[in-house]
Amino acid sequence: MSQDTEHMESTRLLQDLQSGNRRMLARGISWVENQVPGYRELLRALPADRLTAVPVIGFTGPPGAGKSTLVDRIIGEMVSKGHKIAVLCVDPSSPFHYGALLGDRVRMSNWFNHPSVYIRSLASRGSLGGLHARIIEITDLLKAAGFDYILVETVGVGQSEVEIAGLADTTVVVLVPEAGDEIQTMKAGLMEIADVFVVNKGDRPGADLFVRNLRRILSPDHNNGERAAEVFLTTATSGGGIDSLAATLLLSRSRDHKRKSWLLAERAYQLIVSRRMEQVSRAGLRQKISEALAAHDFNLYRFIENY
Ligand SMILES: Nc1nc2c(ncn2[C@@H]2O[C@H](COP(=O)(O)OP(=O)(O)OP(=O)(O)O)[C@@H](O)[C@H]2O)c(=O)[nH]1
Ligand SMILES: [Mg+2]
Repeated sequence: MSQDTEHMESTRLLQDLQSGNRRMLARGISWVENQVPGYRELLRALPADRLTAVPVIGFTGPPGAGKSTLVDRIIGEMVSKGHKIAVLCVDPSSPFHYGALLGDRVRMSNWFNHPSVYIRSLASRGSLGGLHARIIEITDLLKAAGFDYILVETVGVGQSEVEIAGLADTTVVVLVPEAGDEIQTMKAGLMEIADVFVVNKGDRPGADLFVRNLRRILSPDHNNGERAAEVFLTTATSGGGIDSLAATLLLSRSRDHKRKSWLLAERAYQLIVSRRMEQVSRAGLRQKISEALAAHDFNLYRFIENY
């Protein structure tokens, strides 16, 4: 594509996408996913007011905690109040976890054809490189496409829950009562990123006790006097406790200036890392190294200086 054609295409795509054309939205997302020429132009043209006004709510927590079931319920609450909702399901931990993707489809199947709901699964295709940058870019496309709230589900393992904090205006950490014993040793990272804790599977034994313990641990006395995250008890399967959780999430807004700068800096960091790494691939490195080895005085440190 010539630059002019790229410009025209991305301008038209943005207009169509803003007018609510789902097919064009899907095309925009695949432009971003596959870094099709013109995608940067598209991102640069996104309207600033939408990007700052639409809240992203991130749901993270261990596999099977009930995140998808909860999101399904939250969609119900938000749609009943007249909102348009986009949902992004990401599983960065297991590239070939098709079961989870299928599961999300089944659990959110109520909403797949609803005019106010757009659901998209994002697979990492075996590589973590750039995934966070792609999620950031896709959530921004969704904001431009006229949704009122963007819900993002990620499985919380290792680093991913910390990174979702930079993505979401409100981070919801979903736990189950069985996590009670772990709570004392819960990773500091998880405690810090949560704006809201949900103890789901409230129908299981020990749920009330777990909620009490969690509230105690989170109280300002235990928390250097800082604002404590709210704790909700839910039973996503039956809908128990969902209305008050949803009421809080509906109040999610882009935050004060300091928090906003922090969030944008996190996003900028992910985007810059992704761009810098674009030219670097293992396959490419193997090829170049195999050529460079022929020279006999190969030095790894001199070699990488060209990157
Ligand atoms: N008993 C009980 N089961 C629940 C509850 N919420 C969800 N489940 C069940 O827990 C299982 C996992 O639910 P999901 O919503 O797929 O959990 P998830 O956290 O999205 O799972 P992954 O995306 O695979 O990490 C399903 O069988 C749900 O029916 C609940 O409140 N109580
Ligand atoms: Mg899920």
